[in-house]
Amino acid sequence: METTLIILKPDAVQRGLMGRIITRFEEKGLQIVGTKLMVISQDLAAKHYESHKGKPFYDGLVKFMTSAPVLVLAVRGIGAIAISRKMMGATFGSKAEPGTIRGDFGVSNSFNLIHGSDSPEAAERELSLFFASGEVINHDRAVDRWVYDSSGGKPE
Ligand code: IDP
Ligand code: MG
Repeated sequence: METTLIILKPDAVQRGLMGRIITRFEEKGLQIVGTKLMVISQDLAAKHYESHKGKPFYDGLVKFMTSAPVLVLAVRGIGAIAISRKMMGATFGSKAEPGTIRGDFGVSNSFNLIHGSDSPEAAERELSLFFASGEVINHDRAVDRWVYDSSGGKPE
């Protein structure tokens, strides 16, 4: 099982899209194991986006991400990191394929609704930035026996 950090960005919260985006993850079969509505501080935004420091869009990105509340999610499943990235679509709303979250709900390149960790290392780092220990809640789902095929011994 993998857990990934998803952020519904200020535009998603302001536009009333939280429920519709969370529904997509639930309908896919991924499990929500943490949620937090928060305003990201300058310091946290700088840590989260440290790999982008110095890029032309960095200042605008930090300003946007700290401008209004976001909804932070911890999302779990087998392959959850790659599956979530596929569901998000390409970075720019103008280029993202229909059927993806960015492709269906936005046209902007910077106001692109959602963040998702892009690797297991990033997921671990980002989850620890946004969730204290105990805030990600491990819990069994009865439906997992129908979400995953465990007949071969391990779920797939
Ligand atoms: P990702 O969110 O798809 O992983 P990254 O390249 O990691 O994309 O960029 C982080 C965020 O920075 C993007 O989600 C977007 O909000 C913003 N961003 C990236 N490139 C540009 C750009 O060229 N112009 C404006 N904003 C950008
Ligand atoms: Mg990224």
